[in-house]
Amino acid sequence: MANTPPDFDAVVVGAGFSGMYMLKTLRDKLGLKARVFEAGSNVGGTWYWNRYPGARCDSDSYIYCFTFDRQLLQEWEWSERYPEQPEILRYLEHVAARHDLKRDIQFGTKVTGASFDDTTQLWTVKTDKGDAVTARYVVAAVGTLSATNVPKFEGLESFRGKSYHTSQWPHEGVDFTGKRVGVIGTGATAVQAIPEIAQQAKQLTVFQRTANYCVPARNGKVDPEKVKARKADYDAIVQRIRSSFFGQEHYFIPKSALEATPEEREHEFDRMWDAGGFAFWLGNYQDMFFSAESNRLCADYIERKIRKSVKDPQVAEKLIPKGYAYGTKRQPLDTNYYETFNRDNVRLVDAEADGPIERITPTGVRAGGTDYAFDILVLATGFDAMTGPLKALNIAGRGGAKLEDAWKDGPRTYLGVAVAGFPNLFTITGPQSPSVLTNMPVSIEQHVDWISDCIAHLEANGKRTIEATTEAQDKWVAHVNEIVNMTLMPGANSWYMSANIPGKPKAFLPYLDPEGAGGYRKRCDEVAAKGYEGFALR
Ligand code: NA7
Repeated sequence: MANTPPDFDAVVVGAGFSGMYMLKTLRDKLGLKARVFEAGSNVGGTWYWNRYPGARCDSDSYIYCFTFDRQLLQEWEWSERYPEQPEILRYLEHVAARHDLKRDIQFGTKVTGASFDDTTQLWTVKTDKGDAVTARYVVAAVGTLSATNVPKFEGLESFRGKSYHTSQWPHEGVDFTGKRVGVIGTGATAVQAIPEIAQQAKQLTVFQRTANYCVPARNGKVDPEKVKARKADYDAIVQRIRSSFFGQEHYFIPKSALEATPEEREHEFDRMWDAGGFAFWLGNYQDMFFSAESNRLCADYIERKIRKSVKDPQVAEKLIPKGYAYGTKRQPLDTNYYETFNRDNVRLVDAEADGPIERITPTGVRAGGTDYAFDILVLATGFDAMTGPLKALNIAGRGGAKLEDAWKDGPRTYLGVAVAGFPNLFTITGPQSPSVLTNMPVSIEQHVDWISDCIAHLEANGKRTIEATTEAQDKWVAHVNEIVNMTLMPGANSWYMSANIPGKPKAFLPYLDPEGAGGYRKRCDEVAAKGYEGFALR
């Protein structure tokens, strides 16, 4: 029994950025037999599902891509600073074709369970298409923002118009022309979608629960000379983003905002604001995430910008965030978001000022005692972030222990890549790794490289399993929480803190290394160099 050969060396769940590169590495570098299961009908992950109007990447395109294929870095031409969803999907399809990935991907197949057999030391992975395959390794490449959050609004099913969640957008698109549209949510997704929908709809009503601090994306064509210079410098760029704090070319100003003179500060704020993108968020004064006083200076600056952009002072007041520190919720990047509220066909319903959503009715939404009628309802209500997609896999580890039970009080991992009691299971950009705090492809490639090196090590040393020890995991969990508790992050009702899903145990989901993602990379490499310290290899 113990010697029954498995169907596959490895099963990978998901064919987005992470699953694609994992497959490439397992198959073409390690020579292993791998099978990818993917629920969608094509590669792309996030970029396959999120097809709402205005969907685009918030990281600069020249670093939002694979770096393992240096030739492709030279060949591929992005059309804009932040490519739109269709273009990223085209890119990923191109990568799949170029590396012949699809022959090992089973599309339209959802994994419904994965269980570890203590006797055979193999995983059995089951799917909704009736597969039950065995494998030595399981790699969850399920993404971090892929478990859709549809809030349990009373009466949602009674709505007689059309309703769509942004992450399950129809492939044929939605025509808003002449329609009365309601959008629920004002997160990064809604901030991209609202200006686009407003241009088409007869009338647009936005339901805001929490106002966000938005900064301008400043999208556009990139100067061809800059593109050329970057291509000539790619090796150094790759080095820089890998060792950087956030997997981006943004660096903190190495002083406190409080040390700067008001003039100097204003000059720096203007510089970051004019640069657009994540510069203001990730390249600000170094104490911005730690000192409430410094943070307030950033927040005040954005408040002034909002008041300048929005003509109606009452609407501006509603759009000004209150009650949490700047940057502690995911930074939305906007293109005419605030200006959209100056349009005659757009209105804002704020939970605090106008009353919260009470229920969905057959004709629309009731909020604060008022009925709003719609033809189309758009739910831009986000995701059960990071732990949601992993729990959905119904994973049972050693002794049949369920991942869901192991994580009932929040995620418990070692390095965000492994879980005690779940041998040979790896989570790419899993909870308690830097992941969503970084430019995702950089963190994805780091995890994939680390996992494939780990598997190569096991193979070379005749080891059948690797498993995080409970001691190492306990230490890691304590460390993750200790660091975040030094910052202002726990003060916000953010999805980072698991606060967006009712009943979800409060826990910080990613990991903020004191030396950033570059520091985390070093930690992981050191663990490997010490013979996988904190893991038991058998
Ligand atoms: P987010 O950032 O979670 O935003 C979801 C929005 O929906 C946010 O404004 C929520 O308000 C709102 N929301 C969620 N549930 C409700 C209920 N029950 N009632 C009213 N409003 C609600 O998701 P996105 O899709 O925008 O962005 C996710 C990530 O994708 C983004 O961070 C990028 O990394 C890409 P809240 O702020 O929780 O009060």
